[in-house]
Amino acid sequence: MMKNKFITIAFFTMAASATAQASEVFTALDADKDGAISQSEAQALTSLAAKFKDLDVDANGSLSAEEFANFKSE
Ligand SMILES: [Ca+2]
Ligand SMILES: [Ca+2]
Repeated sequence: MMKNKFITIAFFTMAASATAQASEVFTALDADKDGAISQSEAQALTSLAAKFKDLDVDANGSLSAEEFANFKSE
């Protein structure tokens, strides 16, 4: 049981770290600071632009922080 608990804690630590990094990139890409990455803002990152339509789950033409998180976790 102790081992399982340790693994759970390690997992959350890693997840928190990845989220912090994704958040930094998201902020950097969000040039107009409206809280979403538009298709034109996504052009700054070639790999992101290529996956933009796949990541834009609700197809509203911009990536929310939640949608962008899927890109970083791949
Ligand atoms: Ca924006
Ligand atoms: Ca969207």
